[in-house]
Amino acid sequence: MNKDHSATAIPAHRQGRNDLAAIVEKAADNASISTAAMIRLLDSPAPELLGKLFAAARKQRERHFGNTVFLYGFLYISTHCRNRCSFCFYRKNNTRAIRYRKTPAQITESALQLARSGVHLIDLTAGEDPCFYSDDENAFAPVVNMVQSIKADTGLPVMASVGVVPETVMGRLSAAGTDWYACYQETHNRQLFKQLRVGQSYEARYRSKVTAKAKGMLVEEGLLCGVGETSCDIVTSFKAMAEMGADQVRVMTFVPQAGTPMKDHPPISSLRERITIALMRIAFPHLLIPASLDVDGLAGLRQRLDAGANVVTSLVPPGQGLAGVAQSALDIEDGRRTVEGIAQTLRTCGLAPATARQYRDWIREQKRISGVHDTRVATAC
Ligand code: SAM
Ligand code: MD0
Ligand code: SF4
Repeated sequence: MNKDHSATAIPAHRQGRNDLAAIVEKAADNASISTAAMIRLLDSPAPELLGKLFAAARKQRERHFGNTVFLYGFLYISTHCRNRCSFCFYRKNNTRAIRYRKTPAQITESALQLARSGVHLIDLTAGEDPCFYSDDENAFAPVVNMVQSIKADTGLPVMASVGVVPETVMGRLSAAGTDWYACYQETHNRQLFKQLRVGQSYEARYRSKVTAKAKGMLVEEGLLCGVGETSCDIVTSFKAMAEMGADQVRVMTFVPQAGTPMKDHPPISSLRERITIALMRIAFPHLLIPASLDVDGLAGLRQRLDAGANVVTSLVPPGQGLAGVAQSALDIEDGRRTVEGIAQTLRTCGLAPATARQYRDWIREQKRISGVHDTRVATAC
């Protein structure tokens, strides 16, 4: 009897792992991975597989971006909000949240400080401040003017993350030179969306990004993990990100916040976020993927970069009374969320900041090809 027993000699679960290892190794070269493999990596992350997964993600990053990373300065210009997102420290009526509204002069000063430090972009973020979100057509004028003056003063690209902007305002933001519109769905599971973004419209939020793209802006889409989502939800989100033609895709681990309905929700480690970052890099090898300082601060940067991220976000200038979102204060006033503060970590990862020119060129090229959707993310589960 000449029967080859080698396949059956390996227990089924080990055999699966070997298959998965081969799939991940292949992904390093062809940036393609099946839905089933993604779900298995998220659901049962074996250490030896994770090493291969992160290496594959880094290989793809290197192929598309070399050793360069982009750096985003973050200005939370108003912490007032009319909404009640269950995960957010700044939800309406959370008496624990520190509320402020920076003046144009203060914002300019902070933006210049960031620009001098070497960031590539200024991210203007706000809650859905009733000051802007009123019936008055012109209530958004301060935001539009701010974009214009920050661009003129710093010469840097600008991102607007100020909530679901009305369609009429979207055109004005674009005309003012806003390069990016960021507005994260958090999940593409409508049931979960309802629990997270209480009282808000899934469709309106999604549509705002489609409008932003139609008006010529680049779009960032984002997910939260550790909020009760399944691995299938995460992979389904990849499909939505591909469909909307997102130009930057992110995931952040949920950080429970005092004074909110999710304050006792069990926190998770950063592992699920890092696996998702790596899978995003494989699914969208040419896109921008942040390593945010807003979850674990400087201490969590290296691991996120090692998972294949190529943008450091949430760099905040100290000494200006500015807040973060998921981490309202962590590492800010001691200057660890600065270009200088992250320099050593970048070196350790074998990475270096891109030039301002490289970032502008990437934006120009992406605007040119944006809308040409990558269909590699074929099936949701
Ligand atoms: N208010 C605007 C909005 O909600 O689109 C702009 C604010 S943006 C900074 C808020 C993003 O930060 C959310 O979309 C979410 O992804 C993230 N975030 C907020 N609270 C968080 C938390 N507790 N943990 C992790 N991420 C959080
Ligand atoms: C960040 N705290 O990059 C920021 C924020 C908004 N565009 C971004 C979530 O982590
Ligand atoms: Fe407001 Fe944005 Fe926080 Fe929701 S996530 S409560 S919209 S600041």
